[in-house]
Amino acid sequence: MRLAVPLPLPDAEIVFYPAFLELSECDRLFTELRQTIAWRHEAITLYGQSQLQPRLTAWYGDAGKSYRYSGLTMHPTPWTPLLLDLKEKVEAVSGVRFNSVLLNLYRDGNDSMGWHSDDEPELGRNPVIGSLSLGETRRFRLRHRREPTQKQELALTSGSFLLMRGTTQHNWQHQVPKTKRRVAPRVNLTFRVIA
Ligand SMILES: O=C(O)CCC(=O)C(=O)O
Ligand SMILES: [Mn+2]
Repeated sequence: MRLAVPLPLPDAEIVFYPAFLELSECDRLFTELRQTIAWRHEAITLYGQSQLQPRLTAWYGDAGKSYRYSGLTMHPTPWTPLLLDLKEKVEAVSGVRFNSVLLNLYRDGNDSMGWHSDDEPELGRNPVIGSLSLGETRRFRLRHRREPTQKQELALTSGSFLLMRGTTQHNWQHQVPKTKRRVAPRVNLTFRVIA
């Protein structure tokens, strides 16, 4: 049922599950997350400048599992039953226990995520990142940090799951670019293990 597609990229360990969740439950999950998550519009500091992130975010997880990036510290909101249910589902194929999740809400095509690796120290040496998508399909681009010809692009459709592990974050960056197309909102959940 759950097709697993390993991406044949050098210096990375990435598996894509295009139909991880039942399509029939995705609309309900998307609506519930959009309405019940405590979404925030946070500022980060980039190159010494404070700026609002081009998306809404939320941080849920076990008590004490805070997350720091770009001058922003997010303290966890306790798990909801729905988030715990999704966590169990992704753990079943990931083989790890996640203790936190960063949620992103891309309201329209102007919302995006710039090039980065998920390599903050609290994610440990080889971060495992489990990324679940709901709602609008958005492009997800990957590029090798040192080999300019090495790149890959995926369409993250509703109900898909992307698992990144091993040395992926050492060697690759990823982004969700803006789009001029008129697009509906998208919710993304990246499950993480904070040390
Ligand atoms: O929205 C996505 O698919 C990517 C999210 C992401 O890279 C992150 O939260 O670190
Ligand atoms: Mn990321």
